[in-house]
Amino acid sequence: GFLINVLSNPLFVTGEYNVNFIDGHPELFNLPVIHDRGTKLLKYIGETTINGYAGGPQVKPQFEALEMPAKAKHEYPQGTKQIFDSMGAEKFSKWIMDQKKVLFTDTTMRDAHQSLFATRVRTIDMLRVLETSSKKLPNFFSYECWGGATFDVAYRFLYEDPWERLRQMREKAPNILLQMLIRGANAVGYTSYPDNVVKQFVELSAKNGIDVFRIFDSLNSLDNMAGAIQAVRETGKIAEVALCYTGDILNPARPKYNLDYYVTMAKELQKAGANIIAIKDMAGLLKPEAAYCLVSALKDAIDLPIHLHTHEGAGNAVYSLARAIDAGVDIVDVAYSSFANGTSQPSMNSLYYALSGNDRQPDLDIEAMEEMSRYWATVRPYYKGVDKADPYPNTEVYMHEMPGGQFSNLRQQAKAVGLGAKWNDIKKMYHRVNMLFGDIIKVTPSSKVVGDMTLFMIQNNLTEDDIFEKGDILDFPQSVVEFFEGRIGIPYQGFPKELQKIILKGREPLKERPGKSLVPVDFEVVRKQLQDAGYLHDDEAINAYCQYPKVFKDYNEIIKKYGDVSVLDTPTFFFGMNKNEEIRVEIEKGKDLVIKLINISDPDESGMRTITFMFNGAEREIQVMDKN
Ligand code: 3PY
Ligand code: ZN
Repeated sequence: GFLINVLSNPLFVTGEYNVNFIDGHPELFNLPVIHDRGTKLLKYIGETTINGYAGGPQVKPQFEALEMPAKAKHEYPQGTKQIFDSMGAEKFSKWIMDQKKVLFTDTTMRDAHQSLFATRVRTIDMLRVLETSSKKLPNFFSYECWGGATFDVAYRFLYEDPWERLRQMREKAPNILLQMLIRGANAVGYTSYPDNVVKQFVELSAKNGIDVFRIFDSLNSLDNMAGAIQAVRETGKIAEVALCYTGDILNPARPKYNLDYYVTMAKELQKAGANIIAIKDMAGLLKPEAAYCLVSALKDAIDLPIHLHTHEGAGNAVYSLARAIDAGVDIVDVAYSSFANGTSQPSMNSLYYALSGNDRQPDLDIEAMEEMSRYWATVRPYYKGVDKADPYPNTEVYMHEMPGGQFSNLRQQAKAVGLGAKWNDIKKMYHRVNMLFGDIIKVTPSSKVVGDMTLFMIQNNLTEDDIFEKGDILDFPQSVVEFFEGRIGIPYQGFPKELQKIILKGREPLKERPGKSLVPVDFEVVRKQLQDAGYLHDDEAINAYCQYPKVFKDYNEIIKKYGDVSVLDTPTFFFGMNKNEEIRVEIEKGKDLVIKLINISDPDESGMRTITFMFNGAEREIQVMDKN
């Protein structure tokens, strides 16, 4: 085996070896490991080439070469990470307020792609440029790069370990704060979890690299966030607690969530231990003058930095950010321009230029931002299959109020159940359902409840009156029933009582926050189960399993079969390989595999095809059942 290994090494084959070749390449002794990992990868490539990635085979498009930013020649400059580490959360929040520039959080690696293309961006596409951006743009406040839907999607659709992604990002960005989005008691899932699961999740996130936790609750319930706030404070990391913004504080016809509501809530969050207050405008509803008014009021009322998160959907977000900056906002969320706009965040490149001549303009290298933006522009076509956002502003969001991440998802969901042609009715119905539910905050998971009810009413041709008149014979979607049971908490000013009775069909709702009645998980019992099944079973795995049992099991079955597929380039991951194509795969630092697809046989009687590869210079065959 050893000899073959040497002979087939690409350096040996190309003659680039010397007498120290063997000494310098201890990996040659890991033959069985590489062989095994290689076989699994070839299986994945073969399977994807023949049967496609989720939804059948496609011709692998010819993508443009990635436009790589020039590598930085210097070491990592000090950044917010060092400042925070040297002073701790409380002093750091003073530091933020004392410096006068507006700080930028880059959301490209989380909310931008979550909102634009269903969270599908793979780790490899992020890591490729993370060192460069961290060296050239060291004055970012943070990278919002984890949490939200990235956790679930990594396992479920990308066959990647999100914890590993986080560790790798930490390594490439040692000078910039890493920020995540956590859904309070729902952690990174869609329902409440036992308190000890949420606490452990926070601890592990901190341990693996998160510095800033943006904590929100989908109904703005402090009760649901208190556990996560406390857990973050105990780790010494930064608790950024969010006010989710809905409606319009300047519209007297929507008085439920007025200025007073947000100011009161911000004061409560400060008391509860927040280090930063976030305004989380998940749908992009905060218009410029409202932004000025809200930020001014919060700056007057509390003594914490304000971090504004909004979405560009309606096309006014740069203007809103500018007004917020006039009012003294400390930090704003933006994305590289090629990942901005549509349902995503506003463009950092645009905002940077908009602040020309303003003494709050951040100290960032615009040339580096442009380079990064060009890089992401060449990555974006990889994800075309899920890139469904409208490329133009859409002011209807002020009417329907769907969060950026939900808009394109719900449209896809509607199409999938044959309601694509009813999209206009669906947007209107979404608003009507919100009003029927008493005007609630709509963000994951409450937004999903409104979305499910909307599709249910459209599908069954129901009006509000129908719900009240024949609710007893209607089979409401499960998420709607659970919502009215209080399983994600209690909305501000409570549930509409009559509707609640109808939907619960006589059952009693929960009386207190949902987490309170959930039994703590015995992590050691879970560990044993996972270990017995041959699955990953470290603490991170246990926590992932607690939030996503099925997704986590499926992921483990996939990696048993295919190993770590995160190392594949994205076109190969989604489309497999073309005949005569050659790819290079770095399976570990300094360990490259060279894979060339030589031949695909016709299927035999049972439908089996043989795929022939050259694998590091040696021929290898893989059998794949053609399912078409
Ligand atoms: C999430 O919860 O994933 C969100 O992005 C909500 O806005
Ligand atoms: Zn968002």
